[in-house]
Amino acid sequence: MNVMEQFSLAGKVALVTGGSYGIGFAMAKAMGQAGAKIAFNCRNQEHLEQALRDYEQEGIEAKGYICDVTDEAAVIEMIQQIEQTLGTVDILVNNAGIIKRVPMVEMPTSDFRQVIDVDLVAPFIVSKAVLPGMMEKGHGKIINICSMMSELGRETVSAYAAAKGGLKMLTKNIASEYGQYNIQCNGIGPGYIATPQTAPLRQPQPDGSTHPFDQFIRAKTPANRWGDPDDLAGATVFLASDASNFVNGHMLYVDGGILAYIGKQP
Ligand code: NAP
Ligand code: GCO
Repeated sequence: MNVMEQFSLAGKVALVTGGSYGIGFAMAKAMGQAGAKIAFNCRNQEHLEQALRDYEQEGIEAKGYICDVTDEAAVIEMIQQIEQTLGTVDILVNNAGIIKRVPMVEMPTSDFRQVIDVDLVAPFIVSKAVLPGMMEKGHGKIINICSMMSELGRETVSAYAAAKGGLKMLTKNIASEYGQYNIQCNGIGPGYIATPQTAPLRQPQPDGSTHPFDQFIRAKTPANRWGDPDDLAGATVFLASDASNFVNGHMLYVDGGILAYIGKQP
């Protein structure tokens, strides 16, 4: 097969959880451009309708589902609907995620559990729902969206770091357990990407100056900028395609160099 053909996703069915906006939308758009049939889900009806318009504007035919990834029965029903309308899921991107920035000693345990539920338990639930179809078909790709916090800690994100560290290990375990079925499971670790999730960290100050966190992140990033969701397009298509058929259990950090760098001296 010609190397460029290896990157084609023509005829593949890709499900992106939380694909209504942000990183999930950009990754689904990229896979749609590479030829995949796109399914996505989110919780909010207005987000779903806006996303359908946004996909249409990009020339991508996408099917959207209201489904909370923490609800196992709803996930199983959504997978069945996707199988009936588009076919068996060939590519799953576990992208839906939340963060709560609260000092650990002030964080209610219920909030810690909620973050673990969405960011770690849900990728287990959705992967579990698509794996039998992939095993039957004899191939499959699972991409888990991890984080800098799969490697690093920082103040206020204990639950998120615990979940994303766990997701890195779930990735390696799915690779270990299902590699024998020609299923590859890899992680993408985005750096700091400008999306609604990180908007509070980029909010200009009342005096018009930039947010101190914005300056902090630029100083930590050799690229000296926040990432754009579209910066994740190439890594996503690579890990979703035949070009990565012998890449399994790998973490691909797309971070503008953060993990390589000690940071700019003040
Ligand atoms: P975002 O802007 O907050 O978008 C989150 C998406 O997930 C939305 O489509 C949202 O739609 C959906 N969602 C949230 N909870 C859900 C649930 N329980 N069930 C189904 N859908 C749900 O986040 P983002 O910045 O694009 O981040 C996407 C992923 O990348 C997350 O896992 C995040 O942790 C990770 N990440 C982000 C960054 C970054 O810098 N932005 C860096 C590294 C990793 P609804 O609100 O309609 O449900
Ligand atoms: C934070 C951020 C991060 C990023 C991302 C980094 O508060 O530090 O929200 O967690 O979103 O996951 O890779």
